[in-house]
Amino acid sequence: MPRISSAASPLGPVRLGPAARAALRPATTAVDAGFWHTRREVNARVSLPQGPELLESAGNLHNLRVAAGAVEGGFQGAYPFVDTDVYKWLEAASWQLAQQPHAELESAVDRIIDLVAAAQQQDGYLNTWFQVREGGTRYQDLRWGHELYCAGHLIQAAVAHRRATGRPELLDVAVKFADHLGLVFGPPGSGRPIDGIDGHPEIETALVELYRETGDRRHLDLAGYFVDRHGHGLLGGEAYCQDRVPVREATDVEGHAVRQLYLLAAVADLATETDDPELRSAAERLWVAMTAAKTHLTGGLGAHHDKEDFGDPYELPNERAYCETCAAIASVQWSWRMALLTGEARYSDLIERTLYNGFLAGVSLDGERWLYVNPLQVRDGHTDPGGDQSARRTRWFRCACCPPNVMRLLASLEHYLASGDEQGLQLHQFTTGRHSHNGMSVRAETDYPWHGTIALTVEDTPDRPWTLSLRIPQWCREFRVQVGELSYDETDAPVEDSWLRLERAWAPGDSVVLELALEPRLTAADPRVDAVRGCAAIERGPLVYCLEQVDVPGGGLDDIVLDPTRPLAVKHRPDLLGGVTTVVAAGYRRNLAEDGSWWPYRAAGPEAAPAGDLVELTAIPYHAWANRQDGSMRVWLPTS
Ligand code: FUB
Ligand code: ZN
Repeated sequence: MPRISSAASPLGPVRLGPAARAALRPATTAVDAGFWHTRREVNARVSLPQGPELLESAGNLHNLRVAAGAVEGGFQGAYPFVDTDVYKWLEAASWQLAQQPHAELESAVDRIIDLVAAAQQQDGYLNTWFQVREGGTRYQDLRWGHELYCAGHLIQAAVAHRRATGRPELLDVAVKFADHLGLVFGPPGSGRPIDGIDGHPEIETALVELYRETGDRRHLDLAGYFVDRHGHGLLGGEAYCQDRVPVREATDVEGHAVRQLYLLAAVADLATETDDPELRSAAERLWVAMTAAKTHLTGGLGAHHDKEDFGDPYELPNERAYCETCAAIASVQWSWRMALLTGEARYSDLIERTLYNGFLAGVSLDGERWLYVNPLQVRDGHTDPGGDQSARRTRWFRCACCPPNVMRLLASLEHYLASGDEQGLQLHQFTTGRHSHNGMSVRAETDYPWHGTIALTVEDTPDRPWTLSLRIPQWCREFRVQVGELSYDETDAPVEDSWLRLERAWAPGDSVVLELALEPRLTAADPRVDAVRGCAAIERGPLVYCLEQVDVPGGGLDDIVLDPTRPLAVKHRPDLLGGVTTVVAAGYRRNLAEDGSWWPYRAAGPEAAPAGDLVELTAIPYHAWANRQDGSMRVWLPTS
């Protein structure tokens, strides 16, 4: 059984170039116990090893064999981007191999890389949909064809494989493809045959990373070209694929959520590598627009279930929310780049919220079943559409973009947790393990998010003072910190812009204990979020809670009204859902039968106190829902 070692993490998915103008650089982190370690262990032991078999049965590997001429047959799969399932799995497996040798996983990776290399055409082109199904036509359908999107995921997998193993095989394939793209795509007057962009961004951020890996500036320039050609009508001017307005002029996030977020990850990358102030301010502006009015409480993104896109400001429905797991992942990727670029803690606040809620709900506790969409409500009497948009966990999808995306984020998660700069070390997230940067290293022990105590011990230190910075989460109202003999709380601690800054001439063995108060709380939304007016959500620390039908015996969940005047109690439940902390609230069950009405409307006016008996409500962490039985669920609870 593979176990995640405590070995220092290797270079991760974002490795800033030497000229990057970032405030922070990723630190080296090893996560070796605790909440995320457990989830990563399931990823390593269950999810990842199942990948090759699932890719085989879904036809992805068959397509590569056909493209390579190794077997005969038609294309299998419903979408032109199924190659990316393979690439994301390769990326995930590579990050995993960097943690811990695993012979079986490694041989599957080698075998699949051989297939990918064999399928590549002489000039570098590679896309099984077009090679096998479309008779070899290329770049005829940039809006839907996903050729460059697939190339982007191939490049990311190749960079991961190279960084994780030091081996060149997949990187060679990726470089050959990128070189080919550089000969084909370019602005008018460049002498290249196509002035075009892909309907699904991804190539942009991937090319920046390829530049970081190889030092070849042509890849960075091509990324910049692709980013800046958005918004000029090359794809018909549609907002859906971020072609309505150039990114430098955009004032709001729009269109397909994953597309928008991958593009913005590239904008942050380019701003970092080229020190472009216009791109930086576009990224900052759009991030604020998104978080202010288009982000669900869970960190989920995308309002529309059907088109997978952002809606209007404050249009944040619950049961028809889209909140694709991939959108949560893309949001983490973008926010991490922003955190490094700016050094601001707010980006890691969103990462935390997203990781613990909108992202983690995407995979079952056993690591075998997935959610593509992550609604905040499933109604009583819900008729599930099944398929990819099901609110029930599914073994795999026809459009299987999310599962291997979850695998790659979990396998590389340690990369998103801490950073360093000349002044010191910054802990963005709280996990058990070791963080180090430039001779400074700190060991963290915590049972977060269940408990709020984070015990830190300095292990290595240079012979000069430096600053240990701890992010005080945006949700946190009270904390205490003990630094040796000194003790502070939220009224007098040295906090600047949500960073608790502890500057000392540290010595090995010095300790810091941070205690974040994890009182459960009720959260209300801006009144413009019509979908949840009159409702409250239960939160505790970084966790959003929900009620599930299975915990509310005796009738419909939609008849429950929360009593916000009654206290919330915390109950640790080692027996439940692998061990979770529940929040126990009180409410009423509305007695609809006594209403006796066939009409769901009434004269407007003050609400009567809800009829019905007081009931105890056990709320579980949202990320753990849909792991027991099918049923209704809701995050936002009516309070009147
Ligand atoms: O189009 C490729 C992927 O499929 C998108 O990122 C997901 O939203 C899904 O539509
Ligand atoms: Zn997805």
